[in-house]
Amino acid sequence: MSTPGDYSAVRKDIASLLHQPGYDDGSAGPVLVRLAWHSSGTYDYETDTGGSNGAGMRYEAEGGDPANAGLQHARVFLEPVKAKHTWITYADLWTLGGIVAIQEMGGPEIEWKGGRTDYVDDSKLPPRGRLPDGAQGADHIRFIFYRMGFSDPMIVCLSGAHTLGRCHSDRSGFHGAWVNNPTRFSNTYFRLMLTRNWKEKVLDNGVRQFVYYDEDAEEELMMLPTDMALLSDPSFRPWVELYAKDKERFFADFAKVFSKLVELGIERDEAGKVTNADNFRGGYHS
Ligand code: DDH
Repeated sequence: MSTPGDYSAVRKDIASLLHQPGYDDGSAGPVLVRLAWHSSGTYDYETDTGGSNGAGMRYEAEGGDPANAGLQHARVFLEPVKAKHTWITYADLWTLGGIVAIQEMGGPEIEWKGGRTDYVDDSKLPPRGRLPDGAQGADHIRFIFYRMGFSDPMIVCLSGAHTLGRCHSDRSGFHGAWVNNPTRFSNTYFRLMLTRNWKEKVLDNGVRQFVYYDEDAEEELMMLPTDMALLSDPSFRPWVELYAKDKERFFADFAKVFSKLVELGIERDEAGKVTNADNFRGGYHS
């Protein structure tokens, strides 16, 4: 147990659980980043529903969304941290987990503030279908991300998170990692996207993705159809080119936009205190 509000103690414990020799590429980091993103990425500005407040993934309606398949691993990784620091909300823990993981994997420091609530009002739960479908194209990507309030450059920047982790046939149906070293945060995703000869491949399960065989690593790397859409779309592509050649710029922009992502639906006063935790979803006081 730590003092309530001692987020640095929580950060330390998250950092020390990232090394997981028996899991994927030896790190819990990438799946923690995806948990932070999927917690937040259901937000809809128009109806003020979804987002990380409420930690709705604890319940079947959101947790059982096929788009969230596999994220139970991330939640299980974080359970000992919750057990030790019982005062932290799941909504805060799941977003902070991604932030700490990115930094520990060599990425930028990202501003993060606590105060999210775990209270859930069913009427404010996001419907399924709010998260992107990798089989689709640029129109779909815009539909999903404009709903959260992101612009084209921000969409490309956020997509750079695919330098981390991998696709799992038993989760999304897609297969493989985007880069050779998927536990190191970098701009490699953009560089490979631009410079390699990606070929369409239909997997045994009928899922279509793009692949490139890396001779040095003796590994087949992959891109989703949505990743390739960033390359073919005239408004997205210049940002792929910029981030491929300017790693510093990518890191700086990513820090800003990821911080915006985990704040979706959270209202704060000037001191940073969350103002919609008490009345969020029906007048709950913790
Ligand atoms: Fe993603 N992502 N993502 N993604 N994502 C997958 C894995 C990871 C899409 C589809 C998939 C973002 C945007 C998109 C991460 C972070 C982020 C997988 C594979 C699919 C499919 C899941 C599996 O089989 O385990 C699509 C489509 C989009 C889009 O349209 C833009 C964003 C914005 C982020 C972010 O973090 C900001 C990470 C990390 C992973 C690796 C997870 C893992 O377990 O490893």
